[in-house]
Amino acid sequence: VSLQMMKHAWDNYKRYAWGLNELKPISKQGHSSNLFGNIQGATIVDALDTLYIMEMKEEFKEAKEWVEKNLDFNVNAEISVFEVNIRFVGGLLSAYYLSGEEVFRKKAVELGEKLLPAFNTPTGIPWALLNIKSGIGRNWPWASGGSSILAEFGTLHLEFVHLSHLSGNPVFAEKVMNIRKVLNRLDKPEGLYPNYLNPSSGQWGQHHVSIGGLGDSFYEYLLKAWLMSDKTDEEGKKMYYDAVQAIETHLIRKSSGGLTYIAEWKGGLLEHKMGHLTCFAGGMFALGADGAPNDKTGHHIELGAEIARTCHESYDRTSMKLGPEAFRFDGGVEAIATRQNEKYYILRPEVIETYMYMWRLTHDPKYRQWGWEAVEALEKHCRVDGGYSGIRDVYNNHESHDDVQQSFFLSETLKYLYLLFSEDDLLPFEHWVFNTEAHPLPVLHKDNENKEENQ
Ligand code: DMJ
Repeated sequence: VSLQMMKHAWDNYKRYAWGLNELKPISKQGHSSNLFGNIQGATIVDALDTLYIMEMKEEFKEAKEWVEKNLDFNVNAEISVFEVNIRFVGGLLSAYYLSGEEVFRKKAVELGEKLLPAFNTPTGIPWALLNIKSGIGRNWPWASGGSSILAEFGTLHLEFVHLSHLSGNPVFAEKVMNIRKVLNRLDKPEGLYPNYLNPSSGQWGQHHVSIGGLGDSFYEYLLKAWLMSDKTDEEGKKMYYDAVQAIETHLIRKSSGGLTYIAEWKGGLLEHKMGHLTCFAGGMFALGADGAPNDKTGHHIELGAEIARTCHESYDRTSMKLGPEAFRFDGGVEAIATRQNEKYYILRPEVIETYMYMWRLTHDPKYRQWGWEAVEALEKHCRVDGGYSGIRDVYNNHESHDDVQQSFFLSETLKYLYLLFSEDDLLPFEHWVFNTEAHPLPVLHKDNENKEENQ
């Protein structure tokens, strides 16, 4: 089924928005997001590996030809370093490792080089935004006192390690190792990492801590850096398990109805809200269970299972059976969005991602059932003639479509659904880690770094 869904999403993108970043499936035209500046083709690059894995050979070939002829980084464009890294660098790296086609390696390294000026700050903590022509960077104007964002500068590690590996140029890995050095020198309030860090002073901005937006994939990349290094990156391992310990103590709570959730921390006070983005953490806890210290393996799996259950409830308690952007545990509600501007669903993957990890790691059939419920809801409410669209209010009985087919729907949501219903030997976890945009990167095995098994 996910293959049919991918075909519908891809065919319509091709028909109405080919070469542009994303598709508007209702108005049947291209959608451009300023996250990518003038770089074009986000959906193509994000979808390459999904096409490959689903064996959509014709489509993969067309996509590859587009990359060869049209993917151009010599543009005057201000881009988000994080978004371009996870979608474009990550997408190209995976396409290279899966297919072995040199063009993807070349383009990934070329783009990586364009991103390097972002690190020209007093601390080496990169800017959020970079003009890839002039090399001038800056931060989001809304970010606490000129800060860079934890989930942005903390989500470069996996891709940059691979860029060094593939180019033979150590500079990429050096840049991301320095980020860790800066973080390890700083005092952490209660052992937690605030979402804001000033790249000039090297000091934290506001003390907001989140495992959802602004924080999320930083934690994910600590764990995955350790896994991707064939468990040799002891520093990443320690940072991950220490962080999880602090998260459990200060952020994880159980509602009176028995649902475990991860709250947000603002200068010592808890906001009892969990984002859809935060739902990825169920899969992360389960993936990290195996290496957990002090016999905590079972506990981390259980934590993953509880987060999966809570996130499933956030879907089940809506009329469309699709989860809201954020849900709360206060004012008498549990796992329900209370604010109008938190009721939307934009085809995000995190809940299905967690089902996929929980399925692979426990084989409890309920995760496939829950995934199937999501497929039915997507088909009923998000599928339109011209592709798939997000929904403005999942508690309403009538769809109000937002008219965007996000590129991560093809790279993540549909890929995780496909993997949820595939055998475990498709991209097995011993050999592959998924970047935060679901692009698989090979584990760099200790003895035989480039062996066939990586291919
Ligand atoms: C994706 O770009 C990535 O999963 C990122 O980590 C978070 N936001 C979207 C999906 O929701």
